[in-house]
Amino acid sequence: MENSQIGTTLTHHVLLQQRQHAKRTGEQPAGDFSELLNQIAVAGKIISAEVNMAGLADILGVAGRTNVQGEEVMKLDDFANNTIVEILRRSGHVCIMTSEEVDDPIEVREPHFPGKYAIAFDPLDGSSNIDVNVSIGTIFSIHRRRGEYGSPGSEADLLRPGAELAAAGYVIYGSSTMLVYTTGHGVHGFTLDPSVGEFLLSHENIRIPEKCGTYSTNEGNSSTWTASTRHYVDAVKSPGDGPLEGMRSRYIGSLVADFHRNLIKGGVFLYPADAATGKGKLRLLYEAAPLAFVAKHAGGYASTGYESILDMKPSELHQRVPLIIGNRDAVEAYERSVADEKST
Ligand code: AHM
Ligand code: MG
Repeated sequence: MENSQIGTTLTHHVLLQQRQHAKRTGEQPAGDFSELLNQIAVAGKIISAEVNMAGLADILGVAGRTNVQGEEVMKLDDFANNTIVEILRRSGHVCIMTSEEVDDPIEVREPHFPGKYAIAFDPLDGSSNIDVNVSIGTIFSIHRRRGEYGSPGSEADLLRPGAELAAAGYVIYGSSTMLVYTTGHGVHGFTLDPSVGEFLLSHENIRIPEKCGTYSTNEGNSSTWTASTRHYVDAVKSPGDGPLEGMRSRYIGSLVADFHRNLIKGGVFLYPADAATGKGKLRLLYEAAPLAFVAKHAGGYASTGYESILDMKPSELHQRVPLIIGNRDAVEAYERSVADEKST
């Protein structure tokens, strides 16, 4: 990193990006977006502090957290969800939200002001990993609303292709807490410095390395895979020096953590369709689409195997899709393998 960038906060970085956007388009920056991202970052800091306390819940006997099994995990999910909903509801920048934790859309009405953006989020993805100290994360996506500004948003503001996203990103609660986001102009990573309570620029303009050295998938599910998925995985792990051979296997079972590692080191993540049902496990609006948007702007790609994730028009808020994401050449090779199986 250049010396001039040392100590760049998330807030400062977003403002600079907005100025550049204003220069490109001639529009005056309204400041709404930077405030919205700041509010997401505040929620991320609060959740991070709570996640770090999770292991102490038993020892300290925190109210309602006396049981480290199951019950505690549920509570942290709820905590993360409530934190994000309340912070965004009060922000004045959001008109409607959808969360993995809530069946119905979450409207923003009086006395709160319905703002310009529609947000989808998974408040605590991979939360079954909390009690074993494995990284988990918050995933978010941001659409600009369509309807009249100042009125409540509608489900239609959320059911939109990922290609139309204004921004997306995630917060990873790992060995350190990081926030990664893109507005379509580079993917930027910030590490939380707990001593000053700020997200500081640590990874500017992240690009997926050219070499796809890792595949990540739950191989325990291989009996439920299609023949094309099995052939693909056999091929990428077979010894060889080719671009898509000789890959090592890494699977955490926490989407944000698996995705983040592949983004930084090069890799492909697969949660493919179940052969019997044709369905995937992961959710389109707040898992697949935002990470597909991040992948795209880091030079990668995401697909169901049949179509680009970003081109999909969602039919329901909690829709599940197969997800193959990471290095573009690796994901395209998977698509070819699916097409070949179909044509035989
Ligand atoms: P969750 O939203 O209930 O946490 O489930 C999503 C998680 C992802 O983080 C991860 O990629 C996947 O489920 C792991 O699933 P599996 O345990 O079937 O491999
Ligand atoms: Mg999830």
